[in-house]
Amino acid sequence: MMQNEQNTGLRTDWTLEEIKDIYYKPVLELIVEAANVHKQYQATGEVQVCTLLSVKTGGCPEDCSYCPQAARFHTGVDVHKLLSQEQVLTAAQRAKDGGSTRFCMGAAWREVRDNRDFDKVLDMVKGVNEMGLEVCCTLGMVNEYQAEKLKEAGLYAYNHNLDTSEENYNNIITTRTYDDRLDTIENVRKAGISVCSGGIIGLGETDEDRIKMLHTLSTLVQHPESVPVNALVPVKGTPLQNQPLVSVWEMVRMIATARILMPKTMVRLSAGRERMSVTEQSLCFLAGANSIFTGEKLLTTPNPDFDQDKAMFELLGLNPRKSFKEETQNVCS
Ligand code: SAM
Ligand code: DTB
Ligand code: SF4
Repeated sequence: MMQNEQNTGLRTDWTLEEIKDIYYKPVLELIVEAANVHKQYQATGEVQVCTLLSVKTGGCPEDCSYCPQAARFHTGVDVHKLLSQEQVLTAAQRAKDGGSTRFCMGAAWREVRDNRDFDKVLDMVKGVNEMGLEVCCTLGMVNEYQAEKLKEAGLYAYNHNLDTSEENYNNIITTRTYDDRLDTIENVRKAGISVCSGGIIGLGETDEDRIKMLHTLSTLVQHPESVPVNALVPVKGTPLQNQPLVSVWEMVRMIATARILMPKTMVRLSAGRERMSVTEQSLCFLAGANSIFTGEKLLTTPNPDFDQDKAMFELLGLNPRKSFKEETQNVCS
């Protein structure tokens, strides 16, 4: 019998073979299939608008080979200690005024430490939550206790990406393990925080690696409520600076497969939009993407600004998703 997430009808027992069959379909057929799933499970035409803010930039001790914020690479990123509460709330207000409903704060940390900076982040979470925005954080690894504290402060979602397949992980990052990543995701889940976890394509991984990462995500005890699909933004000074850019068809394939495997999840067209045309982005929406980051910067790299996205939404007849809209679909009732 197929294993479902209790009462949700969602499958968490996908096999690699099944995922391969989906992933390798002729791309137009794949888009149609994903669009049908999208129509069945999601409010079509609705796209979640999230804004990122790097609250602590650069100087990170990790060796993630894609990342401009790793201290060991010379990328020229502006290293900055933790921003003040006031700076964060001002940025959150700008995001809200620009039409964003989720505000995600990122820190270039390996892990959360129980120190004054964490207390400050908890205050930021409280403050942004009180503004009526969904608050998300991405701060590196967290333990159960820290996840609970974040939840108590009003954290809505936590982003922690798998980035790639378990097999390829060591080629990209050596300073932590895949299991460390999975443990954090479990801690976040246990604390009752919405899970945001996805990956990056264009790191030099194979299709098999992409399929395996999608397999891991879609066979977690519960699907992540949100899955970001990032295209590598090659940054000068990182070991991956010369990676060829991923094509829109690779993004479409990832997004469509994720949509079919995890029908109720928000699939986010994340890093890489800056160099995509509106037509290319439309293909991604058609394939089941229903969330984007907006605002002129991601964490450290450029992104289309609010006005450009507003024009795109008008052109395509897309509407921003309201905040705190029930995401309980992924939770066993
Ligand atoms: N330090 C924390 C961590 O690693 O979990 C949070 C911030 S980290 C920058 C968040 C995510 O950004 C990474 O997991 C990775 O998926 C994505 N990312 C970082 N640099 C990127 C790049 N150059 N291109 C695409 N995605 C990138
Ligand atoms: C995610 O999956 N992508 C965002 C967010 N989660 C934190 C980050 C993308 C970062 C791209 C490189 C940069 O701007 O530094
Ligand atoms: Fe540090 Fe996160 Fe960048 Fe890795 S991805 S180097 S942990 S900021």
